[in-house]
Amino acid sequence: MPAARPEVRAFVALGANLGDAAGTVQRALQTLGDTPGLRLVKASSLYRTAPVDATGPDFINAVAEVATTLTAPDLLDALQAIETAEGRERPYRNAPRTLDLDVLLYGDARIDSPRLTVPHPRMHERAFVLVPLAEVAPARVDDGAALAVRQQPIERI
Ligand code: PH2
Ligand code: MG
Ligand code: MG
Repeated sequence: MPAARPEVRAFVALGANLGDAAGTVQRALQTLGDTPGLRLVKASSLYRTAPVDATGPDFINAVAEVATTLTAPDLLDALQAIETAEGRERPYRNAPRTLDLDVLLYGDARIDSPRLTVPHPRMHERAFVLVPLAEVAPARVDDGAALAVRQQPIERI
């Protein structure tokens, strides 16, 4: 029998700004916990946020801490399967979306592959990531970055 892979703590950003965005994000948090090889450790509150470099309605955002035995590429596949099940379409970059699930952190790994860059390259510029991440894992948020995004509109709901 192959050795069991150790669990890795990963952080996933959830975002939605089409349809019942809050309902979709709540359902996605549940689905994450039900996914084989994934355990939901902690979910942040939901936040209403103004679009950043994007158009369309306000977003609902959250961050989930998960423990996973999946490799980072397999985690990405699992997240994309959940996005697809929620009707995600990709007509153009940063288009309004029913659901976006991004890998923010995968343990302490640094990954730079064509499919996946971890830590997420833009996470430190975005209050919609840093505020919910600070709620679940304050030690993973750099003080300077948190200060730099404090003008971005974000409301806990
Ligand atoms: N996601 C983006 C681009 N802009 N803005 C907000 N407020 N929330 C998001 O989740 C978001 C965004 C690209 O994925
Ligand atoms: Mg995204
Ligand atoms: Mg994405």
